[in-house]
Amino acid sequence: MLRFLTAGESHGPELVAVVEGAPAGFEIDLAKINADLARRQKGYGRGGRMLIEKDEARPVSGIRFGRTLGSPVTFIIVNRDFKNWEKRMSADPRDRGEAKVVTRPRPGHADLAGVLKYNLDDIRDILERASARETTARVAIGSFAKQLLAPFGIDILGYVVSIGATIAKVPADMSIAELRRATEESQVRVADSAAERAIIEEIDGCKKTGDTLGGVVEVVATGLPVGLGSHVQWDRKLDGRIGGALMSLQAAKGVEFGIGFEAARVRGSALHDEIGFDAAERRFTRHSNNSGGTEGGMSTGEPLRVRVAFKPLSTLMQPLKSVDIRTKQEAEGTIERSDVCAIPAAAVIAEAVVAFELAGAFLEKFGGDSLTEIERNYKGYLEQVRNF
Ligand code: EPS
Repeated sequence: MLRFLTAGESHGPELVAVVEGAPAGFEIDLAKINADLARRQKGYGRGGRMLIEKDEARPVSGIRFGRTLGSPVTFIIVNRDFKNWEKRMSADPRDRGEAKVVTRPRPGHADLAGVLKYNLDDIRDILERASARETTARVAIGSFAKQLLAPFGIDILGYVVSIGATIAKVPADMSIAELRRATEESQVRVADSAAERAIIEEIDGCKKTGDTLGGVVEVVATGLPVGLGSHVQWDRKLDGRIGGALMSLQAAKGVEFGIGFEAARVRGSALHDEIGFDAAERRFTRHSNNSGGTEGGMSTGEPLRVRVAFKPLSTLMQPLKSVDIRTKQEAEGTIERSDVCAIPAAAVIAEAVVAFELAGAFLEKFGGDSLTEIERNYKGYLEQVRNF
């Protein structure tokens, strides 16, 4: 079973990512992981923190001479900003007086529920771990997972569908390679330059008024074999696993596959993807992909399409009403340095999360402790499906 843990506070010394269950013999290119970390740092609308950081994953276990060993893989990412927080984030009890205690919870953040649940009197004890900085570790893990899937021709891309009120158009016939080229060049990860201009304008407007913006991102994965995940048990359903993982992202508010909630508003006859058979290639085909690539909790072999809606960030420079947890008097939510909009980064993060879940389901299906063993199982299965 492929699993992972992350650790680390936003302004602590380091972030840590541990992946367990990766088989041996996979080539891991660290430069690709660092390129994904750099993609996560980009995007119009980010705050000052991204000017301080230059996220880089340092492997400290599980990889030797660029190949996985089958043992736990650990990446460490240094928080450069820690040098500005050493006393405030110190593990040493003698530094407690340096804390600058935070007592005004931000509506929408983990602040209030967190201090009540953990019985802590400094909101910083909660916000440090609730911070979306944690997604740096998840992107390193997801990028690693993409390299477990790459030998099998599986390609995954996250991009922005909408920010605030602006919806970006994606030409229906655009390939994943073209979409990658267009969205990588965009400052807000959209494939529509008119929408890009409107979004940048909206971000600028929000910055002026001390407000924030949410949005929707889509992840598409191609090259998946039919039959990842399973209908037989709730926790083995591919869409359930991917949906749950995406909902665990900071600020995520909803997930939909294929045409998503729209499916509830159309007739079954207009929704379901009719089945054909390509005799030359000996494979079943679909006339549409409204399902988003899963049926019965299993991949159909069509591209996986999943969308995540993120709420606007809860740190507002023009704060909302709150209550001081110490005095119980009305107060304004705390102002922390933050972003106006982090949706372009959220697309990279969602891509990483989907990659990890797909890698987990892939390894469960094709098993084995080494790349050689998995390749054998994979090839045998594809042949079995072709000869069905
Ligand atoms: C983030 C780092 C954070 C924020 C942002 C995401 O850095 P800092 O708190 O030092 O500015 O920029 O996190 C939030 C908006 C949040 O609410 O936690 C990052 O690395 O992505």
